[in-house]
Amino acid sequence: MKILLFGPQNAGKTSLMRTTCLGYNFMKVANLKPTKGISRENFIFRGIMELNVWDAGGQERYLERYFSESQRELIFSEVTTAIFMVDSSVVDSRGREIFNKFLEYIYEFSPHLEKVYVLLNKIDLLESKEDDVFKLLSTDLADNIRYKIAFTPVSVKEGSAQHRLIEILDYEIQKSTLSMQRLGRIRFLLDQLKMSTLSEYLLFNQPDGLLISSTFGKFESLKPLEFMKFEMGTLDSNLYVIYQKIMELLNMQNLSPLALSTIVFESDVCFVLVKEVSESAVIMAVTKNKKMDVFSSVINALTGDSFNDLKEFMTKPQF
Ligand SMILES: Nc1nc2c(ncn2[C@@H]2O[C@H](COP(=O)(O)OP(=O)(O)OP(=O)(O)O)[C@@H](O)[C@H]2O)c(=O)[nH]1
Ligand SMILES: [Mg+2]
Repeated sequence: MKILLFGPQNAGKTSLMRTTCLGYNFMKVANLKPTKGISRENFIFRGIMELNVWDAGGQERYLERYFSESQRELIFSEVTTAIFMVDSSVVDSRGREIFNKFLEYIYEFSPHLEKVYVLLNKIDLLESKEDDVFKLLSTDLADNIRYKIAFTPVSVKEGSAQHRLIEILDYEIQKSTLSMQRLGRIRFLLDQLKMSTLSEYLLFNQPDGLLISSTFGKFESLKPLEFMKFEMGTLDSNLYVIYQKIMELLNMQNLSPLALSTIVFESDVCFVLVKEVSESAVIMAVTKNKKMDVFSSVINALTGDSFNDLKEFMTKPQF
């Protein structure tokens, strides 16, 4: 899937991409340099859909190039999702000129596109004039184009821009038969795990941290969990040394290496177990009570055949 992120300089395009696809927080991207030309990066969105993001640096010297006869086809063709982003604290007729050219070429080279998404960014700023920018960009658009353009005021800083992008990409997942098949298969594997363990399972994608699927139902019904992120691998290295010493004491031959596999959390009412499934996925099990047979059934599930099936599915290259 080719995602084209386009718009004038300083709009927040790279910030949006980094925070959404890499799970970075806004502070981490606060000092981004202007993007030089087109930056292309691949991500696996929600663990099931491959994105090829074309982030077009918006400085004037690059814009001229993108619109030039020799480059426009390369940039504007075969686009699956077209996003135009502007800084809504800047009301400048140049913004409209860029938008017009963008629309002209996007519809020339990707005529199949149902929608073009326009993000009016930085509405968190006091000086944001999103209403004026909306007027600037929407006045006198041809009728046959107007209804295909969706304008949304957003803020990368406050998170609404990422929510909007995720919504847009989730819509693409729904339209993609392949993604829906993958999702169905994962859901089936999770349901297998769940069987007779009195627990719920949630599978998360790394590094964006987004939910892939769960035994609760579709991810759309789990809005509050959309930005959930797990960071594994920060356990104290002392643990490894202690483990080695104990193995020596116990005279264990063929010392097998200690891998970070399952982390167990505990509350008054349940256990929460977290385990890495693959480099790109983490599973979480939440037990319905604290009975020991439930706990051991989950441990069995997370070390058994169903888990291995899931691991195999999430590990093999499918794209
Ligand atoms: N206040 C505020 N600042 C933002 C927001 N989004 C991005 N910024 C800031 O705007 C500046 C530009 O962000 P970038 O993501 O580099 O913008 P860009 O569109 O990629 O710029 P070019 O690569 O030059 O086209 C950075 O300093 C960001 O921290 C937002 O929602 N609110
Ligand atoms: Mg940029």
